[in-house]
Amino acid sequence: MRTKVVIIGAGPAGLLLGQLLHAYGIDNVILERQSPDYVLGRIRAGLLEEGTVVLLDEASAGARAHREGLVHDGFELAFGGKRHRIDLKAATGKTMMIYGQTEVTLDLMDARKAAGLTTVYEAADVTPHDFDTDHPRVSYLKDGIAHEIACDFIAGCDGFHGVSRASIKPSAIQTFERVYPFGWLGILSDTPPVSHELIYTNHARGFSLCTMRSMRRSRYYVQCSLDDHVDQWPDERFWDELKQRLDPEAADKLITGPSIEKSIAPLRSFVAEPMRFGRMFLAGDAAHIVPPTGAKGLNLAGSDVRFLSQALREYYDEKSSAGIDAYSAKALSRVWKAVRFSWWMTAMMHKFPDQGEFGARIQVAELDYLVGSQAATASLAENYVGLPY
Ligand code: RFL
Ligand code: PHB
Repeated sequence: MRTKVVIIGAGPAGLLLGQLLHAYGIDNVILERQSPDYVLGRIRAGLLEEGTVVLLDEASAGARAHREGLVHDGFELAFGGKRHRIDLKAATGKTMMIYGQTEVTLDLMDARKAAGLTTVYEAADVTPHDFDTDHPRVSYLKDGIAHEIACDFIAGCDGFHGVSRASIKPSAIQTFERVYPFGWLGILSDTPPVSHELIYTNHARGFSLCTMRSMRRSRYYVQCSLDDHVDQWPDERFWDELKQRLDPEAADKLITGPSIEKSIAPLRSFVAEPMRFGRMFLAGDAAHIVPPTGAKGLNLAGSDVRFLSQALREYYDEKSSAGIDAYSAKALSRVWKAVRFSWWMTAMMHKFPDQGEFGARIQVAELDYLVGSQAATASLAENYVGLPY
């Protein structure tokens, strides 16, 4: 079998890339290790930048997001028991959209099916070969039978634990990492959200975030210890902890109910450089991870894929390698700015084991400055809605 681009991974990065390439007439095959239901069962991102929604439109997968997504003009920062609104629209002219990653993935899967494109789910032992030559190929097992696809390019969209980055010889890649000394415990519940906008809270007991999937489904997070296990967090303990961290008005209004999902995610910043290795490219979480505090992970996967799809379009339509040669530097320049923003938000909002009273006061001073200064608010808002690309 032969195709132009083999995409490894059917998460948002791989599915979006597949659709954009198809729109440019570039045929592609996706190889995914898991089943579609498994991929759809992963509860992750919820907040999309306007630029990401435009990409979904270009991928013929944006219609439901426009119908069902919740457009947010701002969000709130809470500290010292009070909430302060950041008006994103006033500061930037832009908004954000609440639309779950599971829905994004489902819409992209449906669009791919409608376009009649090939996705091999439950592909085992996916292995990229010869990407440092002009004849790359990818081998895999399906139902125990060995297959191989010859291609022009390989796109590694297989997330942080994927095979693409792991296939690169250590001398060809440099990695940068910060692991944070806490995690996020998240729950989903079929209860109305406590507020119509997101509330990020800095509290002496630790960070919390009130977000949502719809006006009937809430998503809440509390900072937890890395040693914690979900079994140690029955629903009553979660709601009790969240209430303690919220400002009095929100704590009063909070409607609790049974959780329908509960999981713990460790927080990490990670970047691999470069993002191109001969005829293999990395995109999305395969190349970089950000802590979820700035809501940037899925949106960065979107910008990588936009740069990559345009570079490949240029290669095929204009017979020019300029785009693919520039891909890594272009993507990394945006990635590092989002890594910086997510690291900064994380540092300002969480309780660190060694911060002491001095560190806690510095955080409050920074938050106070942020909500009191138009210049600082504008900088926060500009990064939160997503830097241009
Ligand atoms: P994914 O989603 O991990 O998809 C990779 C796919 O590759 C497959 N795979 C393989 N396939 C074949 N062979 C192999 N050897 C393979 N190894 C792996 C996997 O099965 C999978 O299907 O990466 P992708 O596509 O780059 O997408 C990235 C996003 O998923 C991620 O950045 C976001 O979820 C991060 N994130 C958020 N991002 C936002 O932009 N806004 C948010 O509000 C937001 N909130 C979050 C988040 C992530 C969170 N967690 C759990 C880490 C909230 C949380 C709690
Ligand atoms: C979410 O809705 O899950 C979400 C929103 C904003 C974040 C992180 C996660 O910063």
